[in-house]
Amino acid sequence: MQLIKKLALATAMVAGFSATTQAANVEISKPMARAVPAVSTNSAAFLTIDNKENKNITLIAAESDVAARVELHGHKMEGEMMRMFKVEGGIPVPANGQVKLQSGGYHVMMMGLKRSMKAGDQVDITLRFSDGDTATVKVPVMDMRNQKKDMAHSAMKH
Ligand SMILES: [Cu+2]
Repeated sequence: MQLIKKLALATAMVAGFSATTQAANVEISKPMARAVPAVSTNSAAFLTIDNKENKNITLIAAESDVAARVELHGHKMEGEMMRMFKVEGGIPVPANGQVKLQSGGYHVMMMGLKRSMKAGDQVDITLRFSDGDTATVKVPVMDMRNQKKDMAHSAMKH
């Protein structure tokens, strides 16, 4: 079963389609980045991480050449206000568990964009994990304005 899955993945990659990216111990799926107006200097990316290992790992950093600075961020409520904060110490992914980076929660923050990010574009983001694993994900840029949960985030200052 595992072999079949790997073969299918390899075929998909040859075809230039990478809905799923697999490092040694993690599987990345549902990547997407927010399309922003050309004047915007910041954007955010979201994805799902599955930990295939029997031990906890931590997403410690994200990198991309699309922005001057890339940080791992989260959101929290402060009174009535939803605020972003820089995640210190990384985002934990429990053993055999899953973490979703999604609008209104954890996200990869791209600050100081070096080029525009419009729907249909693609950006490369490299994820670094505490076990030394890295995964480079091709992240499609999408118009996320219609996503309800996105309202809180887009209304916030970055
Ligand atoms: Cu952020």
